[in-house]
Amino acid sequence: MFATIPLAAHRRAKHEQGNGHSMSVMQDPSDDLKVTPPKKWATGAPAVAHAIQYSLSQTSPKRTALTLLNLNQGKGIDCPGCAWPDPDPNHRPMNEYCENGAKHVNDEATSKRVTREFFRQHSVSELDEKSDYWLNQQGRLTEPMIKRSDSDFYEPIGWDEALDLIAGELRSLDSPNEALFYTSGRLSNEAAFLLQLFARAYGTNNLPDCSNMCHESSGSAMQQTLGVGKGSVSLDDLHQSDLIFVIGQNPGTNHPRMLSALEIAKRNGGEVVAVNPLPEAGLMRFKNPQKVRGVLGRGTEIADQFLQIRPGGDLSLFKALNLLLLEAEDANPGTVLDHEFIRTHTNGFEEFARRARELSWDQVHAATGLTRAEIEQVRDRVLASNSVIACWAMGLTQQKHGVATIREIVNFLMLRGNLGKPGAGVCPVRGHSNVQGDRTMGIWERMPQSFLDSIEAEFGFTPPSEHGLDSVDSIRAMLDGRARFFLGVAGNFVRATPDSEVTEKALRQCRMTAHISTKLNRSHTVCGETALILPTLGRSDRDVQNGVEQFVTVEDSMSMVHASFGRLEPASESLLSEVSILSRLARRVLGDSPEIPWESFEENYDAIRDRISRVVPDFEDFNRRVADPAGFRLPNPVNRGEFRTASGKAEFSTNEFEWLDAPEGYLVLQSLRSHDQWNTIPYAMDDRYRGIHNARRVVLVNPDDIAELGLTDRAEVDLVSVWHDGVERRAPSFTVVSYPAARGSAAAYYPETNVLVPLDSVADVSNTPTSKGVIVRLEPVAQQS
Ligand SMILES: Nc1nc2c(c(=O)[nH]1)N[C@H]1C(S)=C(S)[C@@H](COP(=O)(O)OP(=O)(O)OC[C@H]3O[C@@H](n4cnc5c(=O)[nH]c(N)nc54)[C@H](O)[C@@H]3O)O[C@H]1N2
Ligand SMILES: Nc1nc2c(c(=O)[nH]1)N[C@H]1C(S)=C(S)[C@@H](COP(=O)(O)OP(=O)(O)OC[C@H]3O[C@@H](n4cnc5c(=O)[nH]c(N)nc54)[C@H](O)[C@@H]3O)O[C@H]1N2
Ligand code: SF4
Ligand SMILES: [Mo]
Repeated sequence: MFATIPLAAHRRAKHEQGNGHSMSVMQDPSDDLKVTPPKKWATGAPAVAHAIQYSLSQTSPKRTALTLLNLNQGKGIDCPGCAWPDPDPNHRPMNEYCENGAKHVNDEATSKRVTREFFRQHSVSELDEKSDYWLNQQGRLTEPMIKRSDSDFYEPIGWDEALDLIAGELRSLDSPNEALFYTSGRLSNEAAFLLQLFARAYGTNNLPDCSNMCHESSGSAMQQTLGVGKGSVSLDDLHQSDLIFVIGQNPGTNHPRMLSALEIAKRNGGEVVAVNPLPEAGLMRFKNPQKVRGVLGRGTEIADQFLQIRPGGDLSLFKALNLLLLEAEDANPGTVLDHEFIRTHTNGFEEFARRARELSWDQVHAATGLTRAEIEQVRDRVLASNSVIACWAMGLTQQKHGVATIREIVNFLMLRGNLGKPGAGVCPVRGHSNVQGDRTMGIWERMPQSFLDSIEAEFGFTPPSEHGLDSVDSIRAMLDGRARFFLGVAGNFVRATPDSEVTEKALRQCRMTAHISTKLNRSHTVCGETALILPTLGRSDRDVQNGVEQFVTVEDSMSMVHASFGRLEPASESLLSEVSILSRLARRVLGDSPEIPWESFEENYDAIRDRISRVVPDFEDFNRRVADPAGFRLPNPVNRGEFRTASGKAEFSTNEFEWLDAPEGYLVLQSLRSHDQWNTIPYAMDDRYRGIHNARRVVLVNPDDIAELGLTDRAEVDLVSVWHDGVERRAPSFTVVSYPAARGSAAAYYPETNVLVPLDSVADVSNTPTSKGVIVRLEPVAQQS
């Protein structure tokens, strides 16, 4: 019997059961796979229905209604989804959320519970065999648990004992630098401020965070050129911009309400240019679910021009555009460049302009796959626009030359003075809802000395000044024994990071791993000798301290800071807030002192905000200002014509021509998000807009490449990546799906493909894993008959 099972099916069955999560799947990947044509539009009526359907599968109609009615309202729950800003509360419709925000908050509001009984039934090894989807579907964590070094089971432990154990471990390390404090951008400003304060008072800057794998390249490039790592535009700027570039970003899925902003911009006469290897649904057409016309009509065309670029080709595209602008200026001197801006505000133009002319169009064509005519058409749009905004996300940041690409985009904007004026500027679109705020609060392994000095002045200790470890370097430190303790606050480190097999080994070598989490995930099953799960309140949960309801604050992608109020009954009486857990842990490790009264921070979060107002620039009078439901906007010096670079001016940069050249027979693979996942967690096996149903182990490839590689649509392949170290990294059993992707590229989902990204394959300068630029071959799986 067994021998007659086709090999591919047999291999899939093995992965289904787990067999190493770097390859785990929930459902058979291709027996159920259904492919429909990719959608040409995003959002609209089906999106709302999908959100409510998912919510009702997780929780009661009452909790669904409670979360949805309070989402993104003044005194309501800030959507724990992405970092896209809310419109002004005075002009905000009642249902100001998107399908994915609704799914996301209801995934947290789920009525399902992970209890001590659950952990008695399932050993850690058994849980380790389950898929990411399955782990998340078990529901909310309810009480602290410990896996002791001699056991394969998590068992209950009291809060005091758990925190004492962690404190004991921290005190026993030879150096504070043996400890790692990871966080993801879900953390509130208040908890983030306490986490960094705790780590620094303990003695380390080891604060790796998800940003290291996300927008680090944006921060690096903008720091170097503009002197500040944040975006400069507001929602109003987008609404009134003449021309908006959306580069390396899939807003229909990942920032759905951005489409409303683009729709307004278009109604005001603006144009959109989308740059992407994939014709993403939201970039093509948008149906606004909040309007009858949007639900029933044809929707709005979003992209006026779509540049189907080869992966990694963006640097060449912007170098080419910059050359065309310089040539247009040569042809009509004084009419193209903003000489006044360049003279007053920038440095290095002459050298930049000289080197820019070295470009060859053959190179540009090879790198981008675009024709000169297409790029000239973009140039004409630019010349016709008085204000231009560049928006971008992971398609740029997770490439080897991501930092150079973003610097080149800054060059592009500066040539025509598109910085610091209405409707113009840089717009890195952030991912996690408070990832930008966490950085503002000091979650960074290399905070500037001025911030550390403010900490010293406020709290009376000298923080270490030596830089700490980022995410990739943390993995290296665990591997070679330099780090032995790992605390994860929110997030899912082991699935967010590259080179899964290597990272898993690194974590298993730790003496202790501990996670402050809302839901079960892989980081709880790939653990150190001793492991702890510290369950916490989510953003939708009511947080009461001493009988007084607390709120927290967040900062969105456009530097708006505002409050978020939990509204739901917590999942269990044993949950503590992140602030409580961190305050209690810090007290145990460091003791209470008059300088850092940890206990008072837990009692009333206003006390934390008072400290923030004295340490963090632009947070003066924080408690009073955040009482306004609209919140307040942090100023960006770029908008005042102020550049905090060494020269005091914005820097033109010269970026060497670089692109991703896959050898014959190989493709450039990008690992991306499906419509039905939230980062490391799939909510369902579908990717509705791309027409993929019931499967995640698929690889999307252009039909001409499929033919050229001698494969067929629906062929079963292993993805194998090649790297200088000669190690063969393999993600087995993927189904090839013919898709209108750029020639030479392939796309498959993260985190299933993280196993293919070598730890050392990182972006220059930012050290961000190159999750969008992995050279792979597709190895047919022999069919046994
Ligand atoms: N529903 C949902 N929303 C989310 C998330 C989620 O997981 N689910 N995650 C949040 C987080 S943390 C983040 S960082 C953001 C991520 O938001 P995105 O950056 O939109 O996320 P990805 O799915 O990684 O998509 C990357 C996009 O870049 C394109 N791309 C890939 N390589 C290249 C390239 O070389 N050049 C160009 N021009 N384009 C390229 C891909 O085709 C894809 O459209 O979303 C946030 N919002
Ligand atoms: N190959 C590849 N790898 C990537 C990427 C990619 O595109 N491709 N993208 C990268 C990017 S952009 C990012 S941001 C990272 C994301 O990496 P992470 O931020 O580390 O991962 P998440 O999936 O967002 O974390 C999910 C977990 O967070 C916990 N959680 C949720 N809400 C809360 C809360 O309110 N409090 C606490 N304490 N815990 C909570 C839950 O336990 C949940 O299981 O992944 C990166 N990795
Ligand atoms: S766009 Fe982002 S923040 Fe807004 S509702 Fe959707 S997921 Fe939430
Ligand atoms: Mo992200």
